Amino acid sequence: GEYDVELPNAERLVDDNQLVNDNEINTEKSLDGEDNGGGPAPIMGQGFVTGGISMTYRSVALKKWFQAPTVRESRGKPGEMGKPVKIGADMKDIMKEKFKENQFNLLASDMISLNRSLTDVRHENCRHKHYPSKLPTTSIVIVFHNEAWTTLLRTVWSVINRSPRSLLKEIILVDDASERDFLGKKLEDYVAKLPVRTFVLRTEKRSGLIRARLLGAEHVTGEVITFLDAHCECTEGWLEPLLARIVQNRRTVVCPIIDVISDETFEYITASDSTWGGFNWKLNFRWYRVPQREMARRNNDRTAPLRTPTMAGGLFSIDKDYFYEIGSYDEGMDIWGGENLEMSFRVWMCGGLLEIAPCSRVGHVFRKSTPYTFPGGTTEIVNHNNARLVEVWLDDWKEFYYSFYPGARKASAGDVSDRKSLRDRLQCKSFRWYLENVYPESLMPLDYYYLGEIRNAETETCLDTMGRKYNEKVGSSYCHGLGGNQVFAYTKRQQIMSDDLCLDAASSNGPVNMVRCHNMGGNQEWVYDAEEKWIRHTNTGQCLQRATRDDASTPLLRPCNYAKGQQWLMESKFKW
Ligand code: LR7
Ligand code: MN
Repeated sequence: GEYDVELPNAERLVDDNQLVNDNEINTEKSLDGEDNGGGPAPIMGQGFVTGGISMTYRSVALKKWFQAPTVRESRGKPGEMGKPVKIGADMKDIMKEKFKENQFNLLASDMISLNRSLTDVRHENCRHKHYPSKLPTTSIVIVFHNEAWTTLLRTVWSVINRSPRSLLKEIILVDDASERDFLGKKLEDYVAKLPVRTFVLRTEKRSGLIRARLLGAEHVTGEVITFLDAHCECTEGWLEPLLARIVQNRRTVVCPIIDVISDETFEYITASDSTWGGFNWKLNFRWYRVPQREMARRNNDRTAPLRTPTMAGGLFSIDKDYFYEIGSYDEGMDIWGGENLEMSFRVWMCGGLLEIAPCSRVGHVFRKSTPYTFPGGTTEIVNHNNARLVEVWLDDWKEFYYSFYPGARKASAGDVSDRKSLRDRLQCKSFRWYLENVYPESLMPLDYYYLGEIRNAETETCLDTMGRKYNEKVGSSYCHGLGGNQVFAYTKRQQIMSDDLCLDAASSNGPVNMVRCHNMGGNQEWVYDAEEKWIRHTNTGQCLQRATRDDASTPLLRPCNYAKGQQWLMESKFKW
């Protein structure tokens, strides 16, 4: 094998029937220790119970050393078993005040044990899975900027408490120029006492999460790097499924299912196991339903690894050498954003695999807004990062991004020649290949006839989404030539689409709505007759006609005639 560390529980894997069953787990008594959120670390010895944690071992004493400890419920503490924390009415003002520090309910977090218990959220069949007897060791890299004490340390403790000790090489915390005192010496002293080697690195100046991770990665001595955000909670059995996939193929980048830790109550809420990562025209990362073809490839086994077109970015394992072979990260990216899609495209296009291991589940505190500054401006930075990624990886499809989001053209990508030569050197495949083979369901269509504005020959107005949302009427307005709401793709599937919206008509004389694209033809199929300039709705046989005078901005379906109001031009050049 490529890894020389053997998991000493090989015998556990010999026979299915020897696997631990539920009544063998959690049979030990728990001690009700004290563990106040921000207080001193409960020092965990191997096989001992302290500070409200009880490590449960399974039958044979010899196995003690390597088994992942199980965190047991300490009764009477808020948030145990992942339950929501309720804040009394008298505390609401303080709660609101503290919320602003991190954009999550810090008061609630501070009330919860750093070692809080969680329910075993895995699919039942995950508990009986076999993993290779030889798994690589991993180092955990957690970067943070101004993170709260309790969320950061709860992340660390959840790693310690729920990872087989033999697989856990070290925990590397990278402080990205935080301005909070307790993240200084206090943190260093605290982590020095942890039962797993843990240390703090510091970027000299604010460098953003991408470069902070690169710094952390340099210090990794394990065989696999596992990245986590600084406000996570790892659950029972989270690590083995990640490492096992890398043993299978070292070019696999593996993510857990990312569950939700509520920013309001810190409740642990399970996420769907049937979503994967995608992106829209604006290059926002989004979760979408896993298509049937991928379910079928996995023989409808919901516990089998899922191939995902993109990843959220914060939580994944990667073979350390492979991380560098494949180009680690783009150092030209600042603060936040874009690196997750960049890595997703790169991994797929350059011969790797990107997966979600559904038996691995890690909670993450999802926030509605960012608590920290973006030196240089939030949009500027995100647009800069995205510009770098589209210039290097998106080929022709970068036009979807720029035309739909014209503001992004102002951002400069800077020098991307190094990243382009990386792409050459690795002989990566094209974005077309990616769309064809990895992500045919993408909102960026593989084949399209046209991308631009659609202008009415009579009124000289353009189809316009008017910024409206799902199930609303498509509009039309003065052609501004800037793209955005007036950009449509006419695809080979005969859709007229704008990002995730498709022109859709359910009846023959009605308005035309914008409905989530379903890629199945039906009411969303349109034939453009280049000679008559008709946009003809296949199901009804009707033609799209300019808005009438009484409903000035809503194009309609009408029987096809030869009037100018039914002629649409798809030939614009934008003014950039
Ligand atoms: O300047 C910074 N320096 C940092 O060290 C800014 C941030 N950070 C740290 C920060 O403290 C945190 O630990 O970087 C980590 C991620 O930042 P968050 O938690 O503020 O942002 P997020 O959860 O929205 O980040 C998601 O998108 C990012 C895009 O750059 C990264 O890929 C994050 O890792 C990613 N997080 C996840 O994937 C968790 C699931 C979220 C989803 C979907
Ligand atoms: Mn995060």
